[in-house]
Amino acid sequence: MTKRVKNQRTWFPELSTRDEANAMNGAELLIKTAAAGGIDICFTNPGTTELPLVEAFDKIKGFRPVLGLFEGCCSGAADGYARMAGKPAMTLFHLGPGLGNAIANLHNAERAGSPVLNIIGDHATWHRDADAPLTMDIEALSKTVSDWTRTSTSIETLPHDIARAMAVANKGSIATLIVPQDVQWAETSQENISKINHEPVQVDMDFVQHVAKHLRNSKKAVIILGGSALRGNGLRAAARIMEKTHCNLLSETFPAHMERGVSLPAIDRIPYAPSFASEILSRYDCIVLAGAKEPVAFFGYQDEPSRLLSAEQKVIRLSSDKDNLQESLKRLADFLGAPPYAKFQIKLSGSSLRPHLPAGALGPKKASAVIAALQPENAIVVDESITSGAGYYNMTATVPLFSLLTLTGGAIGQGMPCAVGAAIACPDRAVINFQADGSAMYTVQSLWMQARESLNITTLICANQRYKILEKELARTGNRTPGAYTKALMNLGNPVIDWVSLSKGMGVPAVSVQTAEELAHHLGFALREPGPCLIEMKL
Ligand SMILES: Cc1ncc(C[n+]2csc(CCOP(=O)(O)OP(=O)(O)O)c2C)c(N)n1
Ligand SMILES: [Mg+2]
Repeated sequence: MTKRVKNQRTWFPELSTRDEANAMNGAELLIKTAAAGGIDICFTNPGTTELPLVEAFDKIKGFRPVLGLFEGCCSGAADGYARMAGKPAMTLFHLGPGLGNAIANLHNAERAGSPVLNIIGDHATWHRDADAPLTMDIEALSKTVSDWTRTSTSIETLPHDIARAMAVANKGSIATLIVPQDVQWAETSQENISKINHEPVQVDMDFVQHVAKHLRNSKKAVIILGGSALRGNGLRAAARIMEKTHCNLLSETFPAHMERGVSLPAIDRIPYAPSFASEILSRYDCIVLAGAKEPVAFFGYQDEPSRLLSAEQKVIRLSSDKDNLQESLKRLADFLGAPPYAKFQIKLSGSSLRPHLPAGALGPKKASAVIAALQPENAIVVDESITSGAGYYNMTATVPLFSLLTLTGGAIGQGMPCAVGAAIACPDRAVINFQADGSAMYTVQSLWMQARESLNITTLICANQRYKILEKELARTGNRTPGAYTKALMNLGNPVIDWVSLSKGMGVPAVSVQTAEELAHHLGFALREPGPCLIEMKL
């Protein structure tokens, strides 16, 4: 048989002298390296250029590929998974168009500090010059959301590139590795699998002492908590610091994963509205950022400042590393000589107390109260309720312990797929997705994933049939009467979205409710039964 070679590509390899036990291709090497580094799940929507990787899933044990019917569902699921599992998931997308579809939720993941390993298939290196229809500048796209981007152009560099990508992802960042199809096909051997070591960065005691000095010397200080500082250990350490120094505690406005409930200190979130936020922040002369960014206005409004802090306020950062945030807070508490948490726990939080179940026609407040009244201990609440859940947070300070996941990057369409990832990461916990209707329509295919993977998710749709937040934002800008187009562009009621049919059509049982009693009845049932369910709340 003749061998046809073009640009070093072997179409028909010569009779193999390969060591069968040891041989594999680039795709298998990639999946094996990821598995060896602790990744065991991949959210994917593959195409032709990813088929060697798809086949590799069948050869490598212990790796679970999950199909999403839109890439934004996969990236949102990877974010939800990372927030709950505390480790990266892999995603696998089809060239630039696939990555493009994933970007909004990769942006949310990046803002959440979620680690994600993106693998993007590309045309074979020798096919790029042909400018075939799917050809795009994938690196340029990737750089908008990734902390690290590389194209692996040969099988020789692939092992190192994967190892590097994993090291970046393990540090809580987004790493994107683009792998052309010929590199996936190329032969290599098991010996090339790299070991990935993840060494946490040690706490910098200079930082800690510097912060302690400012906390002691300030008139009134606040610690703004974000990232892992909002998890139990971080909150407990922060409460000790508060007890010792009389500083206050605030949470960033949109936490990626906050643990909340009866046994933890209840802290306020910085309000979304900039006027309220700056009024609250103006009370402090010293602001310590513990895993949070400096607070700024969500949008620029005419005649209002972008920054919520003034130049006179001292701003200091506790740690530059996401990894050791909780430990940094603990060391700070110890250094200050703060009492142990157990001593004043009772004072900080009483016994479990929930709102009473309301009655009558449903509105946003009653819907929030029913959820807070019924959510089980250890629930994961994915909150993309936008305007409808405005009252929910304040109702949950003393409910049984739960995890709250919010929209970190403002790119809507995050809630449903985030719930998918969270449910896969924590199969023993009930997931409640408190979900605005307009936002839900961006990634509604997530319901199909929920049914296919039998996930324990109850989706509560806030069916107000409009983009209510845009109406509110418009009202802020003055008393102008909205014109016909303006009204139409915020109205989802024509035609009305039939949530029950949509959900059933993707395999998720669904019901529609109009009263608080009906909601309580169906939510109670949904939480007792395994598997997904959707409740449309007519608000
Ligand atoms: C990806 C993306 N597209 C568009 C927007 C602009 N936007 C912000 S909120 C919103 C509407 C939200 O409506 P809904 O989810 O129904 O919540 P409601 O305001 O009704 O509570 C839109 C279109 C956005 N933030 N992100
Ligand atoms: Mg709406």
